Amino acid sequence: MAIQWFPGHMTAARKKAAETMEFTDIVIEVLDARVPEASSNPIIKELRLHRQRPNLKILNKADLADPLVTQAWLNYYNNQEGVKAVALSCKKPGDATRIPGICKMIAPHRGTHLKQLRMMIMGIPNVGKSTLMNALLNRRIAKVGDEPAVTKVQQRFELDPTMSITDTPGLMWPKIQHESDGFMLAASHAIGRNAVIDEDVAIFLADLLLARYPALLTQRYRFATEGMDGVDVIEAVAKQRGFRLKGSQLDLEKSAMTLLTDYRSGALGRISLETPETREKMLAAAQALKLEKAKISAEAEASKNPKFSENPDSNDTSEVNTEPEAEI
Ligand SMILES: Nc1nc2c(ncn2[C@@H]2O[C@H](COP(=O)(O)OP(=O)(O)OP(=O)(O)O)[C@@H](O)[C@H]2O)c(=O)[nH]1
Ligand SMILES: [Mg+2]
Repeated sequence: MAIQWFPGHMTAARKKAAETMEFTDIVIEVLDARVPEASSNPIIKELRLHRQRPNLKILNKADLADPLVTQAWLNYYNNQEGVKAVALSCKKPGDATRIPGICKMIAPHRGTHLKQLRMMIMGIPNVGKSTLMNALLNRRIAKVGDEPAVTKVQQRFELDPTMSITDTPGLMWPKIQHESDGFMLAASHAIGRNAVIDEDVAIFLADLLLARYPALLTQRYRFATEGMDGVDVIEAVAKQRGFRLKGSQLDLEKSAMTLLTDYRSGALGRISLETPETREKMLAAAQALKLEKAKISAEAEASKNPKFSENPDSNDTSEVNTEPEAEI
């Protein structure tokens, strides 16, 4: 089942972000380096473009992501016009110190006593926005925690008299268009637990790890993965760890949580769930499916209405919007 999560406080957060955008010079968009595109929120893009504010993308939690894949994503973003992207681990002391300098380069007309450089940190839940804010201020001001939606209201502070920074609550969007994005976000702990079934998310993650990082599974859990699917992996973890319920049945819920926790904490190794190539393939497949569906419904319509089928354009699907843009 597709994952959707847009709790009530986010409607207010979206409104407040739109208001603050007017008084913002640069949007620091924090993405999860393990899932950069899946963690790109179309609402943030829309709010930013509405006011034409420049954007610095931070691929945070880079310490948990596959370094080669992170480099591929940096190349991908930095080749785009008007986009600047950097990889970061906000948890590492000092890693964030270069951010104000980069922001000043992006908005060189700001950053004086008269014209303060006003930065707003935005992103989906649990990507490290408040951790970044604390790192920039070099103080533990914002509450951080390893669960989505810790920050509920905006907070603004001055770095010095020439620069200010605003932390915002994590923002999702009402409809996640691609099912795999929902699962990647849930696996990476950006979605509230009430909106997901952990076992389903763990099976999705296990299937992805089998395809991309089977050696890491073997290294962590000491079993060969040949011929396995995601469900087999969850069972094998339960067996290997001795997770059993009363009556000696395997405790699959516990092994699902173990796999998720091991991925989230980095205990499994440095893993990226998507690459620019896998993203491109996923979007192409989604587009082909959309076209196919449009063709089938046009044919069904034509067979219901023979007069309509006489029209040579009746099967023409060129008007169908096949853009893979997420719906907001
Ligand atoms: N490994 C790793 N963990 C990080 C990094 N940055 C933040 N975290 C952890 O990620 C979790 C979430 O951090 P927060 O700063 O609370 O995230 P947030 O984006 O403010 O979350 P919300 O307020 O819920 O939207 C915390 O457990 C942080 O310690 C990082 O670069 N690497
Ligand atoms: Mg926060």
